[in-house]
Amino acid sequence: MENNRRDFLKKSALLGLLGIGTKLIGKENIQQLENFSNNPTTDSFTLPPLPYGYGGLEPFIDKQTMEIHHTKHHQGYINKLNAAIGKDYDFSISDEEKCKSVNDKTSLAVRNNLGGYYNHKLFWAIMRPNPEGYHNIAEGKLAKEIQSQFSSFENFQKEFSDKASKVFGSGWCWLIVNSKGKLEITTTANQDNPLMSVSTVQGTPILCLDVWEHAYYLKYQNKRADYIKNWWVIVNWPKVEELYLQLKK
Ligand code: MN3
Repeated sequence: MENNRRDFLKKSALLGLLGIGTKLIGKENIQQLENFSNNPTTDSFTLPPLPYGYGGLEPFIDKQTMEIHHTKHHQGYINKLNAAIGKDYDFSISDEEKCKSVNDKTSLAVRNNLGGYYNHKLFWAIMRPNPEGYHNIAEGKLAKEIQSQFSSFENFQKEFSDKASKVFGSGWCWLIVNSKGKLEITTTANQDNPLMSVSTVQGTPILCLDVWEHAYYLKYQNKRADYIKNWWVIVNWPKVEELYLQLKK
């Protein structure tokens, strides 16, 4: 009993330190998300804390999946990335610039694990708790742009969902801003992303969906389409619009 209590207190203190709460879209979550694009000033990659608790995306993504995904998969990419980069790796540039520097001469260890680091970091940031499953759609300038380019928000969702469901094997589906400033939906295999010059379609991602089986298999098994359908409920549209507006500046 006493041990459990101590454990609980320890965990609570740790979660407090990380600023992790399980409440709905609080101010503290928004503030944490603002740090997303900051350049790190360290000499190694570190695991970004989730802006919500492991159970925060329930019932759409389950707690166990989130915990394993964050502490084992994401942490695993970061560990391997730190082992793969050379001593004089340039940490002074942004994570986006680091991804852009990946080309066909980059080692697979750096390419795969830098992608694993960056893609998940974005993925956590563009989701938010919505336990009641309230209607969740883009708003503001981003919504207008989606409407003008895809004729309706529903059409956009359908196109994105179709592409995500058709990714063969492991990969990602993206909404990017391309070099012409236009929105575009694209997919990548493995841990590649559209910032990398090895990607056939290039641009800066503002929304991404992990369709690796590790992202959904515990809850959804082989039913990727159900996972995709439920994921729309927890997309953090204010964050996605913020990323969009930063690029349009
Ligand atoms: Mn993943």
